[in-house]
Amino acid sequence: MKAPITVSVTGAAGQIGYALLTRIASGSMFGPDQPVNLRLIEIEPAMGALEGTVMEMDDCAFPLLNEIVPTCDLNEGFRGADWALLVGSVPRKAGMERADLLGINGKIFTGQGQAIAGNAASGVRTLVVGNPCNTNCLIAMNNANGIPNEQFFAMTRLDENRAKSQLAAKAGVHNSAVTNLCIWGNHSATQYPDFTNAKIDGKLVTEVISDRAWLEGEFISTVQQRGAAIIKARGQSSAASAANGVVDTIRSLTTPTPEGDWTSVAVCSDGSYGIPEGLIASMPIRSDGQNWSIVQGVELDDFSRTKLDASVAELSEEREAVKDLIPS
Ligand code: NAX
Repeated sequence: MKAPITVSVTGAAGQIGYALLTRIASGSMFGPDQPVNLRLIEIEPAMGALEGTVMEMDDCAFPLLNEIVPTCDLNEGFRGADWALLVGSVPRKAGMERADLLGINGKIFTGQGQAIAGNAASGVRTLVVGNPCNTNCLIAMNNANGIPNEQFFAMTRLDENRAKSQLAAKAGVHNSAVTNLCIWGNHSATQYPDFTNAKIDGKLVTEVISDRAWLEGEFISTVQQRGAAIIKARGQSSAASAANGVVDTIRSLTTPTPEGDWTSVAVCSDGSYGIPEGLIASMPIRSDGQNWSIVQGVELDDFSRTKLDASVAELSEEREAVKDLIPS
C-alpha cells in the first residue's frame, strides 16, 4: 500500500465540501490505490455541522480513508498537507459591494496562506475554489512565504466543463468529443470560454458549428451565467458539479494531459499572452503528471483578445483593491 496523501479542505461543512469529501475518500481524486488523510477545516460556528459530515464519512467505511481530523485551528488543519483545497469563504450578502467581499475574504486568505507556509509539506499544492477565487488565491500565494508560486491554482475547470457540455449539445455530440477548450481570465462574469481554438472530434468548433452569432452571444453568456441559472433553479448554488470540477482539476494536474489537448486552470502569470506577471489568470495548461506548463502559441483573434483583455483588466482592478493584503 502507498503512504497516505494528506488533503486539507476548508469550508468542509459547506455544500461543496459535502459533495467533495466522498469523492476524495472514494479514490476518484488520487486513484483507487492511494490512501488519504483528510484534515477538515471550518469556522467555530460550523463545527457542529462538520461533526455530522464526519459521522457520515465514518459511516461510508471508505477503504482508502486513513484518518479524518475536523478542526477550526488553521495550524492543525494544514499540518503536513500535500494538497490544500480552499473552498470556504464568506458569501456575498445583499448590499455588499464587490470590494467589501474582496476585503472580507481577503483577510481569510492572508491567514490561510500563512498557515499553509507554516505547517504544510514543502511541496504542498493549493487550489482555491472560494470566491472570488483568483484574487483569494493571489492573496494566499503572496502570504505563503517559501512556497513557490507554481504551487498555487484557482479553479476554472467547472467553467470549462460547462462550456464543453454546451458545445456538445449544440453540435449533437458527446461531451468527450470536445477538446482544447480554454477558459481565459477570471472566474467571474468576464471569463472568456474560447470557442475559436476549441475542437470537436479534432475539427475547429467554428467549422462544426456555423452559427457564429450563437457562439459569440448565447454560448458565452450561458457559460458565464450558468452559476446564477443553477441558483435560480435549485435555490442553492452548484455543489456536485463544483466538487467534480475540483476532482477534475487535480486529476488533470497529477496525470499527463492527452496529446495535443489542454485544460483550464488559473495560475500565476509569467507574462504569457500579455497577462501581467503575478496575476492569477486562467490559461491553457498541460501537465506531465508532475509539473505543469502554460501552452504557448495559442492564437487569439481580435474578438478573443478583446474578451481576454476585459477579464484581465478586472483581475488587475481586484489586485489593486486588495493591495494592502499583499506584502511587497
Ligand atoms: P457554503 O456556504 O455551503 O459553504 C462554505 C463553508 O465555508 C461554510 O461551511 C462556512 O462555515 C465555511 N467557511 C467560511 N469561512 C471560513 C473560513 N474562514 N475557514 C474555513 N471555513 C470557512 O458554500 P459552498 O456552496 O460550499 O461554496 C463555497 C465557495 O465556492 C463559495 O465561495 C462559492 O462562491 C465558491 N464557488 C466557486 C466555484 C468555482 O468554480 N471556483 C464554483 C462553485 C462555487 O460557487
